[in-house]
Amino acid sequence: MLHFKSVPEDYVRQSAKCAQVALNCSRAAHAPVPRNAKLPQLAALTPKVRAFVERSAALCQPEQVHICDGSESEAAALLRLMQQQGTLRRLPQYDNCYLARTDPSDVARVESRTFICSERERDVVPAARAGQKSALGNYIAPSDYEKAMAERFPGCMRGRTMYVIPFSMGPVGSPLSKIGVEITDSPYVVYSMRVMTRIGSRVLEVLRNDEQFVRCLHAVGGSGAPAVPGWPCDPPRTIILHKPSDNEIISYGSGYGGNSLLGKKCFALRLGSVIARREGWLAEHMLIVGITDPQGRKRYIAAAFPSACGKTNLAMMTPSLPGYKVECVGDDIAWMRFDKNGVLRAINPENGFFGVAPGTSAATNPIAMATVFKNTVFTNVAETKDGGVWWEGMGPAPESLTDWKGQPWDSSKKTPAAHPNSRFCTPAAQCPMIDDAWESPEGVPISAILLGGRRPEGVPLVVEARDWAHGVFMGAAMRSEATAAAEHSGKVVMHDPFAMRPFFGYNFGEYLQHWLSMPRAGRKMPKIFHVNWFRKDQQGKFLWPGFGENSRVLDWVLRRCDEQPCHVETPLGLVPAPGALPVDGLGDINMEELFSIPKDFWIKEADSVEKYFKEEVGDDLPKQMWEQLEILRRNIQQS
Ligand code: GTP
Ligand code: SPV
Ligand code: MN
Repeated sequence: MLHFKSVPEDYVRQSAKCAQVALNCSRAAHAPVPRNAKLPQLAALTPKVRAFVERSAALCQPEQVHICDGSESEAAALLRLMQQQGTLRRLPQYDNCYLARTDPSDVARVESRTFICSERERDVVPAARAGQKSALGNYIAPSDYEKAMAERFPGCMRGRTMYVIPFSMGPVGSPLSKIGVEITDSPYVVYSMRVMTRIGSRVLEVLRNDEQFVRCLHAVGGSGAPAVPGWPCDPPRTIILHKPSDNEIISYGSGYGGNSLLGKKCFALRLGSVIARREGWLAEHMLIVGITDPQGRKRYIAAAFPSACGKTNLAMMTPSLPGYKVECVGDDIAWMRFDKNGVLRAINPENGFFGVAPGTSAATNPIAMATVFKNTVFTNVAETKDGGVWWEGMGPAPESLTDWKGQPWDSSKKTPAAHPNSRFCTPAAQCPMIDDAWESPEGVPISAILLGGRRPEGVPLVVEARDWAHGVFMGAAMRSEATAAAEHSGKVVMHDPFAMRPFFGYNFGEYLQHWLSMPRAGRKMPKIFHVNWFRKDQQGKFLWPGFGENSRVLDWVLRRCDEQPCHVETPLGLVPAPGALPVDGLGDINMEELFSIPKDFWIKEADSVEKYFKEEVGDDLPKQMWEQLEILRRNIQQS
């Protein structure tokens, strides 16, 4: 069993007093810290971590507190506990794999309930949206932030265990890494954080030298018996709050993914983007992949695609082009900075993959299939009668299945067997093509940056930006079909600049300015490309086979990085010269349609980008973006 220490009454009473005075630790650091010799685990913490833990315990009033050491025995005890509570079922088909079924109303990130707090609204929301709802930053005022917390957290962990998870984003001790401490009452979150980040005592050791860390407080909420056994949550009152100025993240009501694994989107992107701007680097929603060409030359690229638009697949791609080798550094987040030699270097701050299950198969992503059947927690996938998993796109449906809600399922049903946002949570180190340098403290050198989304119409397979500012414009103008990764419904094409729309921690206009400020004397700027694997023909069929065949596009991208003249100019930028994209052996590919630039479509596209810039950004839009839009307009008109 876990070695829990219960919290004595007098300690809760004492710390409750200071908790009312100061809920957050910047003030709390100066508040009196109750000493309690009966809690050796607490005594082992650094003063700031201890203050955070004590204040949170006083506020949430858990039955007991457990400081996570990250050990194997701790993990085993968590798994036992979750099976007892009904949160997890073991999957006997595989090695150390489990299935979680969530409450059906807690299945994805909730963007409408995710907020950034700052003194000034303008820090978060671009000028054009002052006082209104913005698509590019959900603002909450400090008073409302405090109120939201006060309405939800007091006593919210009664009868539950409060876990304290010290975690490192990035390799423990790397100069590019950052530390967080997540407090949660969800053992599922603890186990998932153990996979997705580096946790435990070794992280506390790092804090002894530098006490800086991001405070993450998470509670699943809800009272009484949960609607779904083992999955307490409070969907009507779910809220996810960020206060960059205090290095603080507060999340209530959801146990799912980006809502509850606070190192991921909340820290590595929302707070990360604020820290990155302050310190002169980039925190991005990007995969990182190493590609060795047939000549044996290895290059790394980073790619920003919105949620459920192909990052994990590209990061683990099995190239169809002979002689190529692809190795994975990360599948979701990149922290990048220029080194003293002017080379852009990237680390993956994560330690695991929280990947979309549907669509993953031996044909589309054999590497993921070779990764996920050990030491993995699957959430909301379907279960086979012999204790295996299944999801749409994996292959033919087995005869008898239990769907993600625990109901019998067969292919006559209209509803999917696996939830469209069902996922696997699996350690990165066990990926068979994990890159040798994936934990390198200095990061890997980036030669090219890809941007892209799901564009069924009008957008060519690949376009190279003419220069950095044009590339930044491509990022600013990105759009993509909505996916199941958040609460949006239908397949509407949404603006999603840099695939960061749900993840900006500060004003998008300033974010663009930050990107525009990257080129400096002595820096080797990566080339920027826009790709679209998702263009469809009149019948709604994908024009491009995608997946491993995307290596053909990477081949052209790398040749362009070598400045080979294998391109032609178009109104949108540079595309492969006729014959320059290797398509031999692909059968019937309609290259003309795949690369066509329909004038009417692009006039409308430029109009919607203009509307978006005006309505959502206004005066905060850097003037170079207006200039780029004018260039696009002129080019299209003249085409
Ligand atoms: P997040 O984890 O939400 O950030 O998603 P992601 O960007 O990592 O997306 P992922 O690679 O998991 O892909 C999501 C879905 O897109 C899966 O169902 C894939 O099968 C599908 N997909 C990925 N790459 C391609 C492609 O090249 N072509 C087509 N047609 N589908 C793709
Ligand atoms: C995404 O939505 O981009 C994800 C999944 O990677 S989550 O961790 O839920 O944010
Ligand atoms: Mn993602």
